[in-house]
Amino acid sequence: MTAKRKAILIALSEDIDEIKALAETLDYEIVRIFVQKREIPDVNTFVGRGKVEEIKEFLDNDGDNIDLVIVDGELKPSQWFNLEKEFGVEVYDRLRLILSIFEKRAQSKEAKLQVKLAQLRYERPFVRELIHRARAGEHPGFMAGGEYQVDDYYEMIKRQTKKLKLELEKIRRDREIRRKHRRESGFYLIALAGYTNAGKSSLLNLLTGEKVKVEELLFSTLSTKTSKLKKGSAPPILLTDTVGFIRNLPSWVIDAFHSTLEEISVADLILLVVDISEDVRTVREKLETCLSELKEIDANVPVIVVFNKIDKVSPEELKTKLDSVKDLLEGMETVEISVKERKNIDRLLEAISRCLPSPINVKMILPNIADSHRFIADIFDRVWIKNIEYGNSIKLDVSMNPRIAEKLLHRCKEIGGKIIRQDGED
Ligand SMILES: Nc1nc2c(ncn2[C@@H]2O[C@H](COP(=O)(O)OP(=O)(O)OP(=O)(O)O)[C@@H](O)[C@H]2O)c(=O)[nH]1
Ligand SMILES: [Mg+2]
Repeated sequence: MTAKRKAILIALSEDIDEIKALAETLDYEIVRIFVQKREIPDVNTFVGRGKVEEIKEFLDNDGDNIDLVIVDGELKPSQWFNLEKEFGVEVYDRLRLILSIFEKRAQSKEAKLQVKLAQLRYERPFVRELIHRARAGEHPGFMAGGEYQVDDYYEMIKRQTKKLKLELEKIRRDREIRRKHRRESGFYLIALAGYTNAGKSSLLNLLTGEKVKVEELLFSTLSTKTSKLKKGSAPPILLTDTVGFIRNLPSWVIDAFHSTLEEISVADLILLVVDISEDVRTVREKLETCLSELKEIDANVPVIVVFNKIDKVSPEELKTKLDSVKDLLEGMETVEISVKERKNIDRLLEAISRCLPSPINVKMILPNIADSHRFIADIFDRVWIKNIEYGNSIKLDVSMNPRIAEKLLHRCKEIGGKIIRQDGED
């Protein structure tokens, strides 16, 4: 194994757990942390002059093997330029760190294109800054060689962005077709959503028997994965794993993953997975981020909040934590589980069947003709056929997802069938 790369961290508060986890996910070891408590970053150098000098001194003395300076916040291009110039070491802000993790994690073609698009969008103002500096006669940072190359690079960014958007458009159309197919399939669609590292993929694996990658690191999942629930139900349930949420992402990054997140908005039910083992404040903050992102996606879909990892907390602690977030969850069903110890999974499954739209039970009488046989063959996989009797006419007793009911009942009438609704009637 190669030695871990080393980084130092600059932050404006002591709340650095997440940025540390992000750095570790990218294989950096944080060897020194510089905190300057302040509300607003310094306009020129993010932290004040004194702190910059202190960091420079550290880098002069022990900084030989420091590969990266990580800033826990968002850097303006000019701040970034100044800091790299002062330190002579590469400087990443939080978003650049996250995008690098995405880059490392992206497996599918779509994920790779989405990440590349977000990276180009991220780089644009920074390249603009370099052009500006070069024109003003300042030597650009070591990222670029000179004015000509930088100008050229800017044009390349624009061209590449356009090309990527077109390619993504194509993939999205294919995905749309697959999704439409799934919706029309009559299966119940459940989406797993939640903060990164909450245990979404672990839960998917447990419920479906899949083997999606599960890790202590952040953003293990960057592509969606859909599979069928092991437990038999009618209609069958498809569960989709999605990209984790994280706080303070600009909307254009979320947009880049739009099609992935669309899986959430078309679901019949969302399981919002929350890691309840973290401290109360973190649990609350992350839950707030998730709820506001769900709102952003405009998913008008019922939600079950699944508090996971209860094996790591005492019953008293669990109660205190649940009480402290109650006000955020009005009207939402909640279940506390441990995927690791398989605790309360039956309760979760009960809640799922309670919250999914009830199937519609219908009796149909169809003429015994070729059209009807075709119709039955077509709906065979999409509805639950409870009984079927062939005679002069065909008597069908079925149960179906309300989402597809209208269309199927319409078809039934078209071929001369009669419908006797049992439930779901207005
Ligand atoms: N103690 C405990 N750990 C769990 C539980 N469920 C998941 N984990 C651990 O939590 C970590 C994250 O799990 P994942 O399933 O990868 O989480 P995720 O939400 O899919 O994360 P991303 O895909 O990275 O957004 C892993 O180390 C799991 O082993 C649980 O019930 N108890
Ligand atoms: Mg995952």
